[in-house]
Amino acid sequence: MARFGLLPVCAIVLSVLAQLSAQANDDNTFAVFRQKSYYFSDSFKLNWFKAMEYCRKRGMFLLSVRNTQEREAVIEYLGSSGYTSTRKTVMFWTSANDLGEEGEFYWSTTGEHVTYSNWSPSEPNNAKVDDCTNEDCAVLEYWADRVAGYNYTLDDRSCMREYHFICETLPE
Ligand SMILES: [Ca+2]
Ligand SMILES: [Ca+2]
Repeated sequence: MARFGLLPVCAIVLSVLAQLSAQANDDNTFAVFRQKSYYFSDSFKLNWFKAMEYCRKRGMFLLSVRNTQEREAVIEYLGSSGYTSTRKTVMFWTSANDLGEEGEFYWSTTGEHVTYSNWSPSEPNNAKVDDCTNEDCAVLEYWADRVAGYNYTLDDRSCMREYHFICETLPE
């Protein structure tokens, strides 16, 4: 009987050790919050398309922030990583884009329309990038030195610009 009881305990210990090991190797870029796993590319930047590919390669998805709870979980995660405590500006790609139809934003990794009203002031503005490009992909941004409106809010940017990004697992 005792031997059967030990097996689940060993499995749990091994699982915890594996998680700790993964966190140590990734230097706090990987964490689990509210039953989601997050990965933050705090040491390198990619354009939006490459960020999408990078997340899928890890078996994850580019971040979608569909409601207040998901926004708070991301802020909590970034705070725990220590990244936001030393920076006044934070910007990273989400999966929101209007590549399919101008002005209609969708979370590409869930297929859902962006209904959560969480845009920075005057955004999305589809700003002109060059003769044939406007802004079609959205970052989440925080600017400590601006007014309160820039507080982990969405801003459309050129998909080809390179930013940090967050990958996540999606709930079952
Ligand atoms: Ca656009
Ligand atoms: Ca914009």
